[in-house]
Amino acid sequence: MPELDGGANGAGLRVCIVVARWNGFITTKLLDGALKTLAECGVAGADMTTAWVPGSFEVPTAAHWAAESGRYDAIICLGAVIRGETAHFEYVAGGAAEGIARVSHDTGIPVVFGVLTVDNVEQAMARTGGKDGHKGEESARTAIEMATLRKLLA
Ligand code: INI
Repeated sequence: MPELDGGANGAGLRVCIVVARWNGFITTKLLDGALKTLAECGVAGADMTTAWVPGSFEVPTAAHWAAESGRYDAIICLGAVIRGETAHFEYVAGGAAEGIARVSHDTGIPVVFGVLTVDNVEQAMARTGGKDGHKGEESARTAIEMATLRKLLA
């Protein structure tokens, strides 16, 4: 019985990272982790593009532009929406999540949801190299696995 697994070899893959400037003390950690993991998995520096946007709400739009360009095998979306610091948490977090899912479904390109949606700064820190892992690193591994699986299934 055939069984496919995208694995963790990123050699030759072209990846765009869309990252929100809002809560930059967290999103720069997400970005650092994603870039480090992509490099460890064999993605060439010249094949990694970082695109900054103002906030998580803008992430899906830039991801859509990147997907439509045809230049990338995967797109990683990074942001941090912290409930304690915004009255419109649901709108920003929901808009980012729905928009990112829509871009991926509409274009067929893997668009990874690396936007933290947390209650407070402590939870954000725990997910950027603390006790709950690293969402940036995890997002990079997901991008490589999905981009490779897409090629295997094409
Ligand atoms: N954007 C974030 O990425 N995280 C937040 O926590 C946040 N808060 O707190 O509001 C946030 N707001 C900005 C939003 O993403 C848009 O940039 C803005 O609404 C303009 O469209």
